[in-house]
Amino acid sequence: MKILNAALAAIMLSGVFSGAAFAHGFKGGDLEISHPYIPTPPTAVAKTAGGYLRITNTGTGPDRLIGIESAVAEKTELHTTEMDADGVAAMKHVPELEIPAGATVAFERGGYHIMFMGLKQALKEGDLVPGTLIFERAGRIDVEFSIDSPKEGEDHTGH
Ligand SMILES: [Cu+2]
Repeated sequence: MKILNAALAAIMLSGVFSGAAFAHGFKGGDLEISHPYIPTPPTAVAKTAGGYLRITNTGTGPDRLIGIESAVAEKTELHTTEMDADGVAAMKHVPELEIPAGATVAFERGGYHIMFMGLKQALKEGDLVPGTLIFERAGRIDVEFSIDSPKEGEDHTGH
């Protein structure tokens, strides 16, 4: 019985560490940033990657995301994905994004994302990489993006 329990525990632990992303969050002023993550790029030499997260404004006034920085990329921008008239998805640079009072804005596949361009290092599953979100009112909020499974965020059951 003891052996069985140990085996079960090992299986459960391996599930926790290899698969599911762990929930993590960051706070600054009235804003809460939940589970910033980057799905692992398909190759180690990828030059771009997309980052996702959720921003909740617990305050009584709106705030605005006005910039993103990260040491892992030459350039980091807020993008959105839009369908053109032919139904082709195209990415567009968004200079700033309002986070209304009491609202949660989700960055998800097919929508808002943080675009890391000119990656300076390979992003390996399980790593944490630093980034800074810059808001008009809340100021600079340092976060860590977890490098998750390449499939993270494909369904909507993630965090
Ligand atoms: Cu993009």
